[in-house]
Amino acid sequence: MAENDQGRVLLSVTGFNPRLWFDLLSKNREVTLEPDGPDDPSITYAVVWKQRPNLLSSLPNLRAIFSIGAGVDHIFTDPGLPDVPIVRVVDENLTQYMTEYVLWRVLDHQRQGMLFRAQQKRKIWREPAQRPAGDIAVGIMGLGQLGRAAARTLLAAGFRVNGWSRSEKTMTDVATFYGDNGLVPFLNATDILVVLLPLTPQTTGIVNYELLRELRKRNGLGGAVLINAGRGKLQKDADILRALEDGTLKEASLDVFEVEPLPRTSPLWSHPGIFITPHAAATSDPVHLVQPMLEQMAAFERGEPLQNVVDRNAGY
Ligand code: NDP
Ligand code: OXD
Repeated sequence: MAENDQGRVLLSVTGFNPRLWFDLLSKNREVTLEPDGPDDPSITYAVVWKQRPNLLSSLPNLRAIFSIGAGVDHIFTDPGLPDVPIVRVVDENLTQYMTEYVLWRVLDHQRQGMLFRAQQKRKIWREPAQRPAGDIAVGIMGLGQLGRAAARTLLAAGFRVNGWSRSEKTMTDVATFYGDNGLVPFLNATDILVVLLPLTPQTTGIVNYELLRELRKRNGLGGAVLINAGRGKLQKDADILRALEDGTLKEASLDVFEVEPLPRTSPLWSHPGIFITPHAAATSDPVHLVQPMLEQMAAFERGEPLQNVVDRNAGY
């Protein structure tokens, strides 16, 4: 590669058509979907979503990996992941989508959308007891970029908000808890649990029956509610079903699942207490995300540090 040659961007995705990403990246950089062999010297950056395992392992001039999503667990599953910085998405557009999803689902559970849809189906005209937002505590697991934005919007809508994170955090008007010791007190004070954690070895399977049992059940909603838009492997699908069956949970909104796409045979599909979206809470829109990636590449080449770099030890 010539000294002031920018090199090429390798775009490696599975599960969706990367055409728009390719076209938008190509406006500024040479882009390829395949390297010219395992040690292609022309590749300087990789932009990835669930890249093919070992694809990046021996590219000699790879300078950084850009995740197409905010989560990076899809990158860490690669056994041949090279030791270069990984940049994740932190973006207003993505945050806005997630904030909308959380507000939508919380309001729907608080205003008893499931009950009213069931009543409509049977042409039943009956007003149940209602509770204002201020009577409901929403607990957000993961007080990061997305969790904090959701917390601010829920506060503005009148809900009480609790937050749980790995390290100690303070946030105006939010009751914050952290670490293993803070988890049960956080759950005991929560009526609607919103999961916005990254998937790491520490968080895998955390949303299980034992955890759900700690949620407050005697509340204005008539039961505890789970909303998971983090990652599917944070939860145990079977434990959610068990919790719904025995009343530990009243309802759930699930955007993510242990196996995606959710198999057609999964009993989650037809459970009356579950609202399902297909990992669509906050979509990564290339129209908003490509330009910041290109700007970061240019800034990095001018000697500036990369932003939103993943902490490899923490795994997020
Ligand atoms: P951040 O990295 O900004 O925040 C992560 C939060 O989780 C932080 O508060 C962190 O604690 C906390 N956390 C991490 N590990 C633990 C742990 N072991 N115990 C307690 N808290 C922990 O991530 P984002 O807010 O940007 O994104 C969160 C996740 O949302 C992504 O990783 C992704 O999986 C998911 N996502 C889902 C989408 C969808 O469409 N369904 C779209 C986009 C993202 P601390 O503050 O102490 O570091
Ligand atoms: C993400 C996602 O991590 O869309 O951004 O899941």
